[in-house]
Amino acid sequence: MGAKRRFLVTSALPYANGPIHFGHVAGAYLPADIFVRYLRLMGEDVVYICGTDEHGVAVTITALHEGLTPQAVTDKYHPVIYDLFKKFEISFDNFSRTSRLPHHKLSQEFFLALEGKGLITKASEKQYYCPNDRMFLPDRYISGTCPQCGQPNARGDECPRCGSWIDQMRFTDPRCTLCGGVPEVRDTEHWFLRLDLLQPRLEEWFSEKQDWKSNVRTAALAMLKEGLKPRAVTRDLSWGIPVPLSDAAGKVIYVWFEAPIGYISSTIEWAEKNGKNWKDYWCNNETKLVHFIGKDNIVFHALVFPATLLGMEGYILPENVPANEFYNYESSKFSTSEKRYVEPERFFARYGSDVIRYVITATMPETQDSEFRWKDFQTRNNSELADTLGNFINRVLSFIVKNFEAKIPHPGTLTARDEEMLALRGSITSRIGAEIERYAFRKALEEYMGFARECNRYFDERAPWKSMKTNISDCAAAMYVSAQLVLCLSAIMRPFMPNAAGRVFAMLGASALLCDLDWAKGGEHLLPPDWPLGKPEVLFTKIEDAAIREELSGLAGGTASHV
Ligand code: B3M
Ligand code: ZN
Repeated sequence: MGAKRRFLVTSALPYANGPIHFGHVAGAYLPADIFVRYLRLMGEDVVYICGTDEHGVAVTITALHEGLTPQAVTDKYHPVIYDLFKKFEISFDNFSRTSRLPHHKLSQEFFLALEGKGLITKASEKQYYCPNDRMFLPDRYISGTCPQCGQPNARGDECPRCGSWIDQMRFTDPRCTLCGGVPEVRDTEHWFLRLDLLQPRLEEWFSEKQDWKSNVRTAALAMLKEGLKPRAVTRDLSWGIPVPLSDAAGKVIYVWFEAPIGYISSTIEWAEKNGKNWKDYWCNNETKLVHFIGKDNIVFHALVFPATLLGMEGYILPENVPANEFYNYESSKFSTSEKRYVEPERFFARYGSDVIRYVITATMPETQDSEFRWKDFQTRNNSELADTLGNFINRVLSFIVKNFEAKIPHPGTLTARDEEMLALRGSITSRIGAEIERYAFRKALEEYMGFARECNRYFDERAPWKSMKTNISDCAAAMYVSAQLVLCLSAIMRPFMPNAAGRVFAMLGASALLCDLDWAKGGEHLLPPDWPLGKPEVLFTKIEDAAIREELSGLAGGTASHV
């Protein structure tokens, strides 16, 4: 074994202004979770960081809608969001909040340090102001047609369609989000991050990132080509982190400047709880920093936060930013406000976490937008999980229980086909690992299901139910091999479906033996002859048409006719 590699993995900090839905999970959380679970099994040094993003206009607008204070909104949704992540078995090492005082302090330190270096400077700017609401209208307080892609009603920070970071002054039809009125333009003073000064260093760094996903490269290169301009990193708002300067009364730090610093403050919180040194991660060139995000967050992670880190000096920059595209729901967007989402309590009570993790991974929007469909959910559950994977595991274990006193048979002499299957475990394990390492989670899962199909084929060819009567030692060899295949299937299932993997371990009677099973051992014969099995159970149950019809009929603008 080589030396451990060190990874710092982050998922975008969700705004604490509402529950998360499958769309979020498919974008920034499930891929990251598969990645870190795999790295942990590889024995790497990995820390997985997240938390809620609690400032900014996303929160204050929700506060207005819900008649709560912004603080009350974040106190309400932080636990809701965390609970949902637990249901999906997202295994953060730390889940923090940007409203914590240490985060405020760190963000102010960053701000002052950059200001001290002349990388944040003050200037007067034109801003929309609503005379009716008597306030400046930063970010989502204003909407209009996206100057980049033409999307109507784009929010004044980033476009929900093309993800570009909008300069509000380029809206030709600006509207106040609060009252719908036409705003006027007034002068106000702000502090600007000098992306223009940081551009040369950013370009040099970015030029090495040829292997990044093309959606990320294209967005970042387009901005670099256009030439980065100074961007305001303060706002006229009362909710947020106060700007730590005497001439900045009433101004707060822009949420997109401080939220990514939340990755650092959350790491510090984790380090303090676990007796680690956070600088070993953030200030050590050996660390690979990987940001998992959705496409609407690309410029901030591929350019703006790296610019901040470069300006600070001494911090690592992202090794990769594997952004996903959008994940839709039956042809249109997931939307909590329009009730186009899947109610989680009921969903998890009915289906658990494994199937949804499987289906989202299989349809993940890695290179283009994709969608969740109930019919597809049913088909994948029934034909891939139940009929292929679950069926193989069940056939093997039930057979051994019934015919070999629930103990792993002695292999005797193996056939060439047996040896081939045993060897396949090693190659499939490393192939899947390689796909995960290049963020190709769909491909990794396809390889996995391909292997499960091959295991079924093998079982059918070896037909132990026949050799049972005619050649018991040949039957024992086939069942010995099949049991090792079940073990391998459960070992490499772990990053994708950790809960189901645990259930297979229990059926193998192997929980204790396997608790420290690392990734590569999926290819070894860990179940010795005479090893006693646990009790086989059905791993995945079929989902009936009626259940799917019911799900679809509950969907706003339901498409029940599809079933
Ligand atoms: N809060 C934006 C979003 O949910 C966001 C990400 C912050 S990552 C530092 O789209
Ligand atoms: Zn207004």
